[in-house]
Amino acid sequence: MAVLSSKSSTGLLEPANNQAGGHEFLSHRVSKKNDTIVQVGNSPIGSYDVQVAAGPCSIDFEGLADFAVELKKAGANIIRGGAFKPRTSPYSFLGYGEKGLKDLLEAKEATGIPIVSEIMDSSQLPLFADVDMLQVGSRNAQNFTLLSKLGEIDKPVLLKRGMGNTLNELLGSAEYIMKGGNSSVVLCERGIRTFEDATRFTMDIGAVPVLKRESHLPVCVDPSHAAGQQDLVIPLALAAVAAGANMLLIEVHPDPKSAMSDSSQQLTLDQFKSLMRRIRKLEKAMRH
Ligand SMILES: [Mn+2]
Repeated sequence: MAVLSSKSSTGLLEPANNQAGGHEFLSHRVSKKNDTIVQVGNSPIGSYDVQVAAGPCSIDFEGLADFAVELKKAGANIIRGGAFKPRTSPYSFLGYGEKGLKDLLEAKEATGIPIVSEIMDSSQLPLFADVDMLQVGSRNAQNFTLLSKLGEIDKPVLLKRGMGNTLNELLGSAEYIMKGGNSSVVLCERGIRTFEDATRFTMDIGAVPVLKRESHLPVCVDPSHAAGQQDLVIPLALAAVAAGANMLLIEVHPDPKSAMSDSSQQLTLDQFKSLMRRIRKLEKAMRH
C-alpha cells in the first residue's frame, strides 16, 4: 500500500512522488478547485445545507418504513440502516442481510428519500442495485479490492476513515475508487483509536477543515460511532456542523435499549428531533 508523505512545504497533503507515479491525486484540490457536490437521489451532499442521514445501526425491528417517515418529518435527508454488519466478534449479531435491505427499500418507497447501507464485499453488489449510496465501513477502509470494484460502478460511496488511518491514507483509499472513474465519493470521519478511552473512539474534529482544505470531496462526520454514548452524540454532531461538515450520519432507533447492535449510542426519535432543530439553527447562525 502507498505510504504517503507528510506535509509539503505548502502544507498540502501530497503523495510522495515515487508513490503517485507522477499523477496528481484526483481527490486533491490541485486536481479540481471547486467543491464537488455528490448527488445522492434528491440529496445534494456538499451544497448549502448539511445533509443528515439517520436510522438504526442495524435493521433489527419491524416497521422501519413507518420509523423512516418519522425521521424524514424530523428533517432527515437520507435514511441509513445496516443489513450486513461487520462486527468485532463473529459471534455478535451480524445483521439480517437481504431481509434488512428489503425493509430499507420499503423505507425508501415510503419516504421518497434516498437510502444508504454498508456493503462488505463486491459480491453483494447485485443486492444493492436500488440502494442509493454504498457505505464502506471503517474495517474495510483499506480493502483495496472492494474499493477498486466500487470505482467501476456509477453510484455514490460513503467512505469511512479506518480507525487507524491517517488522512493521507483516507485520501489514498478514495483514490482507489476515483481512479476507476467513480468520482462520487464522500469522505467520512468516524473517530480514530487513540490512548483516550473515555469515548469509544476519538472524534478527530480537525480532520474536517483539513479534508475541506486539501480535497474537493464532501466531508461527512459520524458522531455516533466516535462517541459510543448517547449523551455525547448531540454535542459532537453540532461541533461537526460548526467545523464545516457537509453531511452527518446519525444512529437513531425507536427503542435504543433493545437494539441488537450499538444500543448505547443510538438516539431516540425525540433526541433526534431536538438535534435536527439545533442543527438547522446553527446553520442559520453560521450564515451571518
Ligand atoms: Mn453502528
